[in-house]
Amino acid sequence: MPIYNSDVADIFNEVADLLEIEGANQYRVRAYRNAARTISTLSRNVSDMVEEGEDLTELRGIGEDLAGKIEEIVKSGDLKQLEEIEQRTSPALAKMLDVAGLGPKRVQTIYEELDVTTMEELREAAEQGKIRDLHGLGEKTEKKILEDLERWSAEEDRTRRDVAEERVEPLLSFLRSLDNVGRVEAAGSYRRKKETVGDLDVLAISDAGEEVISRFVEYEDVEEVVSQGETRSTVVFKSGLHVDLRVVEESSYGAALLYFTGSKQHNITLRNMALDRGLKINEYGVWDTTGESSEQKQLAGETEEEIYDLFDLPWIPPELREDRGEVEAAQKGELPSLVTLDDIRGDLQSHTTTSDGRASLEEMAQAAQALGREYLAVTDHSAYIGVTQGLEADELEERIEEIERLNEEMQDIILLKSVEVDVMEDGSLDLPDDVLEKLDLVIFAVHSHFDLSADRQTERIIRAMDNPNCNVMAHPTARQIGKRPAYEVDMGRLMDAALERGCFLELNAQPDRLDLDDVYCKMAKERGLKVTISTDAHGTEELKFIRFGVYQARRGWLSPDDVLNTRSWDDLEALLKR
Ligand code: DGT
Ligand code: CA
Ligand code: CA
Ligand code: ZN
Repeated sequence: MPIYNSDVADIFNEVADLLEIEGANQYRVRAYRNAARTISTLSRNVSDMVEEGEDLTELRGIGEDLAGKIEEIVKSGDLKQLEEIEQRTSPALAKMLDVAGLGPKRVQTIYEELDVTTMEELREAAEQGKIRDLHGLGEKTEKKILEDLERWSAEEDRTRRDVAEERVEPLLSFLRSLDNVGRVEAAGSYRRKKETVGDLDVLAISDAGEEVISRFVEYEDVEEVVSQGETRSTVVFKSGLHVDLRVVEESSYGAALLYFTGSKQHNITLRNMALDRGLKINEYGVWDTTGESSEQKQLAGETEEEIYDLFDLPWIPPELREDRGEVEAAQKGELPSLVTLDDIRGDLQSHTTTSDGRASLEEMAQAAQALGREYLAVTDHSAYIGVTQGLEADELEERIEEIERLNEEMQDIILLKSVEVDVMEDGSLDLPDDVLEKLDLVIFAVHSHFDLSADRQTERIIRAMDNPNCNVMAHPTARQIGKRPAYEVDMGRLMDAALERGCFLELNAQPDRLDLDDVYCKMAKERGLKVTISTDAHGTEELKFIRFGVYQARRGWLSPDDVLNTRSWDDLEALLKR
């Protein structure tokens, strides 16, 4: 079994979580979390580095001790230390931290007072009203736990896109390398670039189905073979991801790709169009049903284009196939021309070691330039959120000078003077206006008081927008995929308020945020509100996360013009003026 970077990171994060619940020293806990982040964002496979005998202590935040642990994980697939902690406590305790309203202190209380060690026991305790009586918890938290467990059971089995990618892309390469195999593609929600995937649907062209399937079930990542037929097989990967492989003939490839890309609702719309025309569409092609069934003629099937063409439609990008009006738009010739990675000219959120980032200003600038960015906003946090040593006003002044100096030195990239300023509970900002005025770009964000009522949350944010220095609202709902739901807010009102004031919203490209989501992106576009796609990179490698943002933007129908940072800095600067 190969060990992926995310496996190593998962183990370190779990160690950190459990140590934190046990009340271990904060520095020790943070060391594991930093190491997890370093590993999960490496551009290389850490297993290969171990195999090639490279010095892991050269990686940021990895000392002798952690290097040894990485080696242990790569070689054995496990970490003895984690097993020991799990024996002392329970592996489920770490998972409980992902339940809304539960931090290490509270999990510790629930564990110690009620002897709760599994999610099921947690649910029971909450249902029986036992949580509300615990010190520091109360009825509100109990209710939140129950609601969140509800949401969880619906999401539990989905895999985040970035995690799926790490497994899927090597599988596709493997299948493409086999004899007698033509095109290979991942269909389903993966091809539609959804933020999470339920299972993976892979298609391959071959005349030698059985042979291909027999190689597939032997693939190194396969833990369990659920079914194995002549043209079809389902397996479970070590990570728990289910993978379906279907082997099809070339003459049906387009039909199969269309069918298995979905979405189901998009397919149903096409099927109804076929019925109206006396045709039949399935995963093998489009058929004329007027003659005897034995003589039905395949009218199209080899490519998606020829099938859409049969319905007088242009090819519809997979990201749009969610039955949100794409077929009508295609009929009218009004499909948006979707933004691509190449359209992105700058990045409008990033962090450095001055707050909670892992690279210096220069390192970030160089990395952004290497990716072809024309400008990079360095948006270290203001002081309020406390988790990191954020910037006070005087430090921001120094930062401004530093950036001006660097901009003189550097030729090919412009660093923007910026900050991610905290919105306080009452909607005021965490930094004074006289310093905000000196910046090129102010992004503002909510990092606290997530549980206000929708009205109060909306008013709080609009009040922040009232400040004429504010430009872009970062991660507008604060959701974290699979971890924290969006706070309650009236997004329509926020968007209208932003439009009136000349503010913008961010699509945060971190794969666990993707906030705004696709539906909100489309809603913004329909109102004429432009968004930024920003990586919120906390290290140089994360500057590449921009692609996840672009995927989500495409799912939200956004064209280059709808995205602010497809513009040159001169054009963007003019648009930011309020
Ligand atoms: P997922 O796996 O939950 O992230 O979502 P999908 O979209 O990948 O769905 P999945 O894996 O159940 O099925 C793959 C595609 O197969 C789906 O997008 C459309 C097609 N499909 C599945 N079931 C049906 C069905 O009952 N009717 C039609 N028309 N298409 C279906
Ligand atoms: Ca699927
Ligand atoms: Ca499937
Ligand atoms: Zn933030």
